[in-house]
Amino acid sequence: MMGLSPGFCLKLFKASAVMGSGLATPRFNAITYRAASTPKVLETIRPVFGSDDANSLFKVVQGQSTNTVEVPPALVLPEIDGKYTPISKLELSELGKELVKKDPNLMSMLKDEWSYDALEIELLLNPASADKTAQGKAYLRIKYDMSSIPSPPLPHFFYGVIDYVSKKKIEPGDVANVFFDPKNNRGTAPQLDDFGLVWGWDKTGIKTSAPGFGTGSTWKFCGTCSDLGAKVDCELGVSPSSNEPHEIFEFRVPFNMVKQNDIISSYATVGNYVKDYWFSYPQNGRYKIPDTWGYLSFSTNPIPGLIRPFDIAALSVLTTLSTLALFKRYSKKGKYLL
Ligand SMILES: [Ca+2]
Ligand SMILES: [Ca+2]
Repeated sequence: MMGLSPGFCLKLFKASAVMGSGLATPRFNAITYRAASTPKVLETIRPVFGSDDANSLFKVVQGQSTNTVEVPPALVLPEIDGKYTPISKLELSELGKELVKKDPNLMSMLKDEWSYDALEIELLLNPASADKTAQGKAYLRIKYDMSSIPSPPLPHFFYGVIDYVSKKKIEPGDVANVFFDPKNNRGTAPQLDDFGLVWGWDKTGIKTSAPGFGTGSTWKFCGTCSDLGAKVDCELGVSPSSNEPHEIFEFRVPFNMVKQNDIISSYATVGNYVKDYWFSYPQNGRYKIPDTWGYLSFSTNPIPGLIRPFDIAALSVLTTLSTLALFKRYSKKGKYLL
């Protein structure tokens, strides 16, 4: 992705401010939000748009939930290229290798980097959008990779895609945003540990991206995503959700940046900052108010239904044993793993 000049940073920052002008409201009350929300975590079958031949079983978490969403571990390591990349071009994670070794049939189920091992969350129209008539379908899929093998050091990432299924044509101002509160200390304004990524097409239609950093009172968007070790990209392409080309936004962020607490908070949204409409999780989230973000934790178990219970139990034992063995080995050298 291109870098951003300081002048461009300023423009993007202003654009982002416009983006959020309808979303931040001093009337917001975190307690009201929690009390009013309805947690929904369910497994469902969702049809493929524009096709009637390939239903898939996805674990879906609807928006509006204040439940802690459990992010599953990755079996496949995504390539961040703005497309659904075929499995032939991808590598398995350590966990994926372990499970495929135990059950070679698993390999035939892995078609791309998002369809089988990532948790899906539907993004819903944020009621604070200026355009309240906006319609669309968008899905966030997330997962993480945290190998139990620390040496040689492997890059570990939090991965995600926003599959903007209904958006068949790129329009200036189409962008995706993800924000993280790694320490989960939330608040009514972005704190110093908070950060985010904005990427998409600016109001002249040029592809753009920038990271945002909490200042204690607002966001400062500047620099490049690669400065953080993050990567983002977006393209028009097909996905299992629709065989008509539509906008797809992919990202990855170093896992140790995202997770500085067992539970973190996060907010994701996709839409258009010129027209000011947003599909979000949580639906009522405000990008400048971490108190409104959803809670995420990190499961060591893959998505249920993909892996048999025996495999999960056996894997837990294997992981524990290998961790103990490594700890013992490292302890002898006077180093600490944890
Ligand atoms: Ca990809
Ligand atoms: Ca924070």
